[in-house]
Amino acid sequence: MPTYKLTYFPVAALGEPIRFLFNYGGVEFEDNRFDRDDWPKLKQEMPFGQVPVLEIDGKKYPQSVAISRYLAKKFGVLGKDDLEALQVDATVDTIHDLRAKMAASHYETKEDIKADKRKVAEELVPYYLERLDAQVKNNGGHFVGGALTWADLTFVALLDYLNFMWGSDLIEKYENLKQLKEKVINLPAIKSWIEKRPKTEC
Ligand SMILES: N[C@@H](CCC(=O)N[C@@H](CS)C(=O)NCC(=O)O)C(=O)O
Repeated sequence: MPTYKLTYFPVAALGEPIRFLFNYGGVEFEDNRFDRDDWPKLKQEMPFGQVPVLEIDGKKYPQSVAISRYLAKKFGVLGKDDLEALQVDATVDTIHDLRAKMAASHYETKEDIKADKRKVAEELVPYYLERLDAQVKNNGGHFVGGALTWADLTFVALLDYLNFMWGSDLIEKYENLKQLKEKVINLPAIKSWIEKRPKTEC
């Protein structure tokens, strides 16, 4: 069995889909949450100056989505066939598009530009959520194929971070997404991870 070390800031955010997957797969990993003060030095040691980075047997691999897809393949949650895997990939990309729209306003420091970006996001966010909610409704309570995939795990793992950036419960009005969240957080391995993971703001 290879050794796994996940390096990320001491938050859930982009590290959490990877952590959900390791827990779902029942595979041990080192959850290396570094001190923010150490970032300038650590940044130089990362392949593209960013995290999350997963070390497998000491070799560093960047990009949270690529890492998640790799683990999803190992743990049997890629989708039942290539066409399902295509839909799962598209869903994960859509979730990250939604995240990027929120991040654009959340991390903007100039107040007037921030307000403009927030306005754009306020139109786009419901547009995305309505469609994601309908997708779950039309696919038997999951994003794809009526069964758990890494798209479901990714969405629920990122939700706290999305809610934090947005400032309120994003899925409050979306019954199918709420049911999906309940399903995922009640998977025994995910439930026990949520109970034991460090408590963080996002
Ligand atoms: N596409 C990359 C994005 C990674 C990313 O944006 N990482 C941020 C933290 S969430 C980072 O390393 N920020 C510090 C920096 O760029 O110096 C992924 O999904 O892994």
